[in-house]
Amino acid sequence: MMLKRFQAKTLNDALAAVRAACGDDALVVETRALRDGYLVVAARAEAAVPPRDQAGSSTFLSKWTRGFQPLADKAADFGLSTNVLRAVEKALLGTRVDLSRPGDPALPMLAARVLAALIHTAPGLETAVATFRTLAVVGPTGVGKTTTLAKLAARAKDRGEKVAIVTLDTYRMAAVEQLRAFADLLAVPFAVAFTATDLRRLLQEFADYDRILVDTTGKSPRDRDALPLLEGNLRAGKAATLLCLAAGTRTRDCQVVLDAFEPLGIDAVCLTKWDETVAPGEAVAAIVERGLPLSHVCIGQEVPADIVVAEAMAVATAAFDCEQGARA
Ligand SMILES: Nc1nc2c(ncn2[C@@H]2O[C@H](COP(=O)(O)OP(=O)(O)O)[C@@H](O)[C@H]2O)c(=O)[nH]1
Ligand SMILES: [Mg+2]
Repeated sequence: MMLKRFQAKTLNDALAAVRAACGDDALVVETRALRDGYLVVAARAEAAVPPRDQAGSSTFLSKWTRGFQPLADKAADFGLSTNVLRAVEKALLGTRVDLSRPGDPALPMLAARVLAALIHTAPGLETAVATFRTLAVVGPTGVGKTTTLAKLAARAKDRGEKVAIVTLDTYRMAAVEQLRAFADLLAVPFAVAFTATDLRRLLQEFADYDRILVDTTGKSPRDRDALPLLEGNLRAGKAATLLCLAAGTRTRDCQVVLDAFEPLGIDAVCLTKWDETVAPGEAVAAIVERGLPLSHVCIGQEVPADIVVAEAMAVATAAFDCEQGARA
């Protein structure tokens, strides 16, 4: 399972063993002083949920883990899948919390930490300029691609990056004008690309820019003809892709969207319209189950204010409805 236990004479030695086995990004779930040393329970940052078909069909929540039930109910209400909850439950068996009955005050935060280890994030999207220098925002129609791109452009400009905006979305002229007006407001160059050749030429023109954000036409995930064209364009531009997915999307619809956009190579996901749903967990679980990194969460229409860099612990504490900073 994903949690590992490390025992050593000193806490430093135990943590060194954690780093050696699980890497610098290891997530420490619990530390405990023993009579003759220290025990650290840790997870690799890239811990994964088993794929749905290998998750096993054993009953979720046995009599040994009854204490997890109230928390699991909260998280299920939030939309988290049984598959993800089972992975959390299994990992918790390796910790010192009492799972046999509800009420252990340490349980909610430990469960949140374990879940956080399963949620991969992509902080590099804002900092590792080289990898995400040319970033295309893709996704279904109306999910908030253009709004998210505008928010990202404003943030990049604020960090002092030299930003340019290109749009491949020529489907509606109003959309082009909307983005042009925003680029003017931000005082960054704006250009329209109709073809892959246009895009390549524009990227050459913007060769000395730190960040080129590329808007795209919304594609219905069920429109089989449209996506290969977009894929060709983005490959020509060697663009990294940020998939916008509305946080309220139901599990099955998430699967359809993720399947459809997978051929583009999804580098990160932005969950939009988090403010419009009470059950963002279905979308979170769909991302977690595929091991995709979550880069941002959009929480409203306001540009550029309504966007936050995704934090695994913030999402996890929301799922279990517990306060960050509470006693672990
Ligand atoms: N409530 C809410 N509305 C949003 C959010 N992001 C975008 N929108 C709105 O969703 C609508 C569609 O956004 P747009 O960026 O044009 O979507 P696109 O078609 O994917 O480019 C607009 O009315 C946006 O203001 C969000 O995080 N929360
Ligand atoms: Mg748009």
